[in-house]
Amino acid sequence: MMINLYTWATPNGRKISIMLEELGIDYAVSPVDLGKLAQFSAEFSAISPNNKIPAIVDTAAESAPLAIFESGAILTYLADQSGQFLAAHGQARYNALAWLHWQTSSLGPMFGQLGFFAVRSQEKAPLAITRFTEEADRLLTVLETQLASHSYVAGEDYSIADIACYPWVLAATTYLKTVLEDSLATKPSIQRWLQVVGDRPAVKRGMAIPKL
Ligand SMILES: N[C@@H](CCC(=O)N[C@@H](CS)C(=O)NCC(=O)O)C(=O)O
Repeated sequence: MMINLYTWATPNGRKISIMLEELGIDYAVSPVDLGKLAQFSAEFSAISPNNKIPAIVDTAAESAPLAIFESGAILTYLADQSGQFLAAHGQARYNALAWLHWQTSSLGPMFGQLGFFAVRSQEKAPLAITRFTEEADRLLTVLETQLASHSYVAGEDYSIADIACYPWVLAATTYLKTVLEDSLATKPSIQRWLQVVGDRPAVKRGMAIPKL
């Protein structure tokens, strides 16, 4: 694999830099400045037709250049290529894929909407804030239940499901703190997991990408 990572300083981008750091492979970083709307450039649209980061191009793949968008697809590709952080078959593989899809279809979008209505929007719409705070809290409760009886998100092994969830759950302690701190305060298993995952050297390095 020879990976070029298209990313920006956001939770979705950092899932992939964490994975690449965990794998210890060389990769190039192409920052896509969302503030300057670089995600809509013709060059980036050809790689990522939904105009969102992250995306990768593997220039050493069998059918190179191989372009992939959507963080879940990218994490699955990197795991399958490397044979790490995702079981090859059986229950463990599909548990990890199920939690990975849970992150990209539920946790990410709901936290994203909550961030828009509760933090970024000038107008504060109470119904929208209540709706997305309650849904974010519900999702954190689901995760807390899982982590109360398992070491990691998909079971006893660290996997791409942890990598996908970590930057978003961490956001509940930073960017989304004002709306989610009460929810996190009652979730000791999530707090334990945040500490364990956050202490991994590759996670620390991946969270610092892109270097701007
Ligand atoms: N489901 C996508 C979500 C990607 C996403 O929402 N990316 C955001 C940054 S965190 C983005 O590129 N936003 C730019 C825009 O909406 O114009 C994934 O998991 O890759």
